[in-house]
Amino acid sequence: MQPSIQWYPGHIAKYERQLGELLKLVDVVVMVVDCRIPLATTNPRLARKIGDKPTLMILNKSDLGDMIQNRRWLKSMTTDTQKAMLYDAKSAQGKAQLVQQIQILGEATMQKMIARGRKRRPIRVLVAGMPNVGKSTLINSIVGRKKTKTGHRAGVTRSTQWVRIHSEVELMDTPGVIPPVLDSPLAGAFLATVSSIGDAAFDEEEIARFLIETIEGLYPGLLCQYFKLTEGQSLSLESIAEARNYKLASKHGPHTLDLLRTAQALLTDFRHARMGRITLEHAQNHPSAEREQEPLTQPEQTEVPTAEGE
Ligand SMILES: Nc1nc2c(ncn2[C@@H]2O[C@H](COP(=O)(O)OP(=O)(O)OP(=O)(O)O)[C@@H](O)[C@H]2O)c(=O)[nH]1
Ligand SMILES: [Mg+2]
Repeated sequence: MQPSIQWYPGHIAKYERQLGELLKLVDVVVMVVDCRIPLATTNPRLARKIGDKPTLMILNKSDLGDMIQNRRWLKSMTTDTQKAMLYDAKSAQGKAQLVQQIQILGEATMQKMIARGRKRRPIRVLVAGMPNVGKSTLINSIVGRKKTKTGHRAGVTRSTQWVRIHSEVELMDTPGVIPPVLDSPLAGAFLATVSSIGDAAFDEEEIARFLIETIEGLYPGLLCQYFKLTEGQSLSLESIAEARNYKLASKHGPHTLDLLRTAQALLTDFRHARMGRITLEHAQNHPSAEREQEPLTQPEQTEVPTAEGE
């Protein structure tokens, strides 16, 4: 099941029109993706506009992603021409390394400027990515203060904002950008699972059913165990509603299952990784993941991974 979804608010269109000019002002782009769906949160339109500007890929929310998959995605996204890093903007672990990488990427431009007789200025960085991937949180994590507005829904940042890290680096927070037309219904469904598109753009029951199907395919048995389904119950939104006893009150006749409440509970639990670290796009399913380059950073994670069959 692949629900069809479109969502393209006005503030995104406005920002996209400014993007060409903004890119002329910056030396480096920090491209943030959600490590649980790194392909669905990569916006090819944005990547095309950024062109060959030095770019650091950030696989953010690494605290929520399956650790084996985190490592695979890091490896596949690190190439001779592209640096990549896993990051957890909530804990800010690794922020010194992040700033260091930005400085390394920006230094070539600085040196060219100095060679042309111009005074050194702070490296200017545009923080880009899809909605809700954690761009503003990443900036706050580096500054150590809540300088930018953040929130769990898509579309919190509606205009650009400069934030100075220190005398050498300035970051620009930007609105999340989603393509006006998504490549496939599957991409839209993935974005909905992590709230990268507005709630009003999708049907929560439909997305919850998609999520059940996807998680069961990648982590068989995990949901049955989490929701404590009995052996006789086959996994579905209905059986989860029954297990949770989510029912609509009815004065007359039998109670009916509250499927909306069940869908919302399932989505919330997934978004907070309460059922374990789950990655919905698995690197092994993508040819890009087979590359063998050495990663820029080794993930500093020690917990036991949750993926089946690894
Ligand atoms: N667990 C976890 N949550 C994160 C991380 N980074 C961001 N978040 C949460 O993700 C949500 C979105 O974060 P924002 O920083 O507002 O995302 P954004 O990319 O700026 O979103 P827009 O401004 O809407 O484009 C917030 O609830 C953050 O607390 C992370 O690394 N780990
Ligand atoms: Mg933001």
